[in-house]
Amino acid sequence: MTDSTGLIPIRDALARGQRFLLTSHARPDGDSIGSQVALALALQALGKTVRIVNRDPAPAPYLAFPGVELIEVAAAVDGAFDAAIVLECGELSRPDVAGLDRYPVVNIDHHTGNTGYGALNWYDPSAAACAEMVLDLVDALGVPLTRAMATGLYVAILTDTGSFRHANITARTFDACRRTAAAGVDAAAVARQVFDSSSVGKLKLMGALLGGMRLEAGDRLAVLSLDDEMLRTSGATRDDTEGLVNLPFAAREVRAVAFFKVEGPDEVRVSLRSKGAVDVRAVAVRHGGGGHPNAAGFSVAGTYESVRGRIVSEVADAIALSPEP
Ligand SMILES: [Mn+2]
Repeated sequence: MTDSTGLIPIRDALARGQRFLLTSHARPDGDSIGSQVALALALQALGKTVRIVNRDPAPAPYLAFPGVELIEVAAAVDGAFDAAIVLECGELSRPDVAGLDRYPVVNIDHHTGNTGYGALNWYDPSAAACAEMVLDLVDALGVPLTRAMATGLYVAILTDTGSFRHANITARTFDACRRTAAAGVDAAAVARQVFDSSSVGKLKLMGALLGGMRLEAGDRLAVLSLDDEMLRTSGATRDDTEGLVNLPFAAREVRAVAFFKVEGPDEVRVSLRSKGAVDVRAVAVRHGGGGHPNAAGFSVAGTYESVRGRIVSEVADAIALSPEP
């Protein structure tokens, strides 16, 4: 089911306006980067002035894709814009960019629990990636899909579906991918660039992470932990940790993964992933985070040792609550 009730007013506002600010969530992922770039290029094709401002830079593998160079990194925005278009954000605090509330906000998102913070809101949790919505918007604006726009959309869908593994994939997802291929996207080259373009340091980090992996809940929950010392020893960077949360899913028994990244003496970032009906979003929401049923995250105050037990038991409960596949 596609919910497009919010689309038409947004199309009209974008067709009318001339100067737009685009943003998305801090610590951007493939969907936030790809969706922003695709929409920015489409608006430019209509002769609009566009700036993309994000709190954090794009992860290194994405810098190779067209349009990503348009992204500016800043903690605040000012200047004259007809609207601030916020993509991929359940709440207006997610971009962590000051000044957005000075503009009419256009909210385009697919996260369950979106708070409807915009002057215009289009919220469609049936979309596997925000990029599926952006494609509908590009079509509604009457902009021909270029290869550069399509590359952004494909990067977004490829990554936001966990390489076509998550439970949110529909026929619409493949329709969108078909459109991107028809526009000239080389799917194999994109996948190599996103997943297989990192360093030997990342490979060594994978070994260290899996070497320290603990299995809980009868091997159904894999627990990974990372600190700066492991990065240093393996010669990896923080960027290299992207996607490693999915490694334990190679085993059939593993139904959920909890990945603890020590961010400082009193802060731990927790990434949760799951297969099928195991809802890890509910755990993340309880800790002030968010995401999707199969992919969610949050930050928690404390040391790894102090927070680990409680979170592991909550994820184990989420596994116990869902039927065995
Ligand atoms: Mn997304």
